[in-house]
Amino acid sequence: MSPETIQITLPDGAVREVPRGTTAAQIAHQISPRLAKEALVARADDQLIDLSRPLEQNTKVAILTPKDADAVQVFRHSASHLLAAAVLELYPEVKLGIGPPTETGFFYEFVRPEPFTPEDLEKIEAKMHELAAKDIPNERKLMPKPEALELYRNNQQQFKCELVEEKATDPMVSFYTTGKFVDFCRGPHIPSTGRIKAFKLMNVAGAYWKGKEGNPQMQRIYGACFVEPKQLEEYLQKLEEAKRRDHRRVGKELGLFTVSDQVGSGLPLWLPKGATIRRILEDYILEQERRAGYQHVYTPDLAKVELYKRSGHWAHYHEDMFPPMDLETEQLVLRPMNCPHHILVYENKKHSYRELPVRIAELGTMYRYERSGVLSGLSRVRVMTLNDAHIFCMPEQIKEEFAGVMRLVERAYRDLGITQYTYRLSLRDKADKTKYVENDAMWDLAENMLREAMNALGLPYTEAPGEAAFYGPKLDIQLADVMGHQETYSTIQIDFHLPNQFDLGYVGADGQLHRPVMIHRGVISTMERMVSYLIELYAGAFPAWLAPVQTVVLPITERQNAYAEEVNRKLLEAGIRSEFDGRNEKLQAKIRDAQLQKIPYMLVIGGKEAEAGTVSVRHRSKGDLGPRPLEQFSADLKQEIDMRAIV
Ligand code: TSB
Ligand code: ZN
Repeated sequence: MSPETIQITLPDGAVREVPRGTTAAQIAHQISPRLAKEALVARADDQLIDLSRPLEQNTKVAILTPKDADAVQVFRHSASHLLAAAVLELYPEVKLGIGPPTETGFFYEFVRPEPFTPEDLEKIEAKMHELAAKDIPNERKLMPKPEALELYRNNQQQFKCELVEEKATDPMVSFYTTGKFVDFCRGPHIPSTGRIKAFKLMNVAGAYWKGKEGNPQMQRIYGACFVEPKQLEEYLQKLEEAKRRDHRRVGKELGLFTVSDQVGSGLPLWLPKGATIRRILEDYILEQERRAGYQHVYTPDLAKVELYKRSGHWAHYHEDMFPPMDLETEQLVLRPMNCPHHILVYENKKHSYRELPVRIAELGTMYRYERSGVLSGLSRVRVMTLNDAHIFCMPEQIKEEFAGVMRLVERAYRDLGITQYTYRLSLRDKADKTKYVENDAMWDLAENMLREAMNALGLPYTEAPGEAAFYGPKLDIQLADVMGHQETYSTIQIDFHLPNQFDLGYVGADGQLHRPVMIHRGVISTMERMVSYLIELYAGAFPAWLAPVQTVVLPITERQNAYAEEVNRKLLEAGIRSEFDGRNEKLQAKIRDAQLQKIPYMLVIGGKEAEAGTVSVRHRSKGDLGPRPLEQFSADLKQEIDMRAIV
């Protein structure tokens, strides 16, 4: 190797000797013109660099294209610079904050006395397209730190000064320029603006400088951004679909639940139709549990603080609890979980090994101080009712009990029409000494038991350190919404801690006292979260067995009112949730309203039907199904409901 050449190792292991100072862009060209065209940025010895950066020493180099997730983030970061450049051209007086990429695009933050309006966004977007079309290079420059501070001071960019002061540790500071726009930035960036075509400015949101309350208010302009126009289109379509299905919107349109300022955030009120769906779910899961050998109890929603000190909630779960209430002689607290109460139910009598497993279940209402920023409709609330149970068993029964809960989950998901889910093994974060109870041996045992139980069932799972409960690891079942955001629904948790804290026992075959293990489990999650999911899954068009109203009877004229009311009465007597629409409206209007309410069956009653004792059946998605004798329709629908058919 001459002193003038360096060795470049490519990802496939091939080594090229090139003149010192060769750029990644030149290497891409040597490999293939197509790669050079697609390249966004390079990775040099695990560090992302500009394609134009000269290579000075032997380096491992990978040329990154839009296929690489890191390269896409660099692309989005460059788009945020394009946004700032456009904003500065239109509003030269703005002060600049930071501008990072996001999961689906980018934002840049600004201080400006007037709020950015939707019209402003349109103008800015047009300016961005204009600058992009000019294919302006993104150029890296180094500047001594004092000069950098001087530059920003002269431009009255005090936030940028602050960043340079704090972040620049080297004497030389790196900058990127895009035409007139100059930004203190570590980079890297894509070579020029020309490829940034697929973006859309979405919204403006307020944020404190550096996210700290009390700091100046910034306006963040958010944009969606992809490398390919097709990807942006798909994303925007998905967003539209998500908006259409959003349970907060559908819940309002269909009158399922409401939130009131007078009650408070995270405390939804279930309206009659939503309450009906919830009751059906509750009845359903209680029945499944009875069949699976669970015993149901009722226990109070609060307890003395001491109970939670003993359980460990006070030490490890305090931040999620509402503050205690001081009474004459005691302090009471709203329960954040039902476990301690169920433990006391178990403790109420002596148990022999022959009675185990004991399965104590309750639709248990619990109270959690979720922070206001994370609250959302029904999916994340402050008062929630969990389909909860605690199984007290011998260690050798864990596997079978685990499998039994899994069967309940699978059955429930099938009946509810839930098909998309993944398993997550939620483990403790060993470094976090406050969130989890200390006992390495116990954690290893419980975590391995869960792994074994999952392996025995042959189910795939991912592991998530830091997601365990404070008392033990969990097998969580994750459902994703339309946008792909995951939440935990079902959960199965192995706990050796609480049985110890409460000194629980059972008499074994040897006549000695032994310690049972606890399995905490929720099959269909909280009623709140599950209903929010079902609303979005079905966009409000619930299968008949879950629909709050299953049929609506629609007389064509007033003359059929009497017969129509009789039809409605008969359906109600048969146990069908039916309504009668006797409003003085045209049939078309009544059908339209029933469609909007997503009622599965509309029964149209005209003179012919009244005479023949039939109903003309119309299904919300299949359309007109023709006339049928009432008894036959009623029997068919009963069967559809009993089978819990998903249509
Ligand atoms: C399963 N003690 C256990 C229980 O025995 C327990 O409470 N586990 S939990 O903390 O994981 O909560 C159970 C389930 O409640 C979660 O898996 C989740 O689906 C649901 N849940 C938790 N917090 C909320 C909330 N704020 N709003 C709605 N549902 C929630
Ligand atoms: Zn529990």
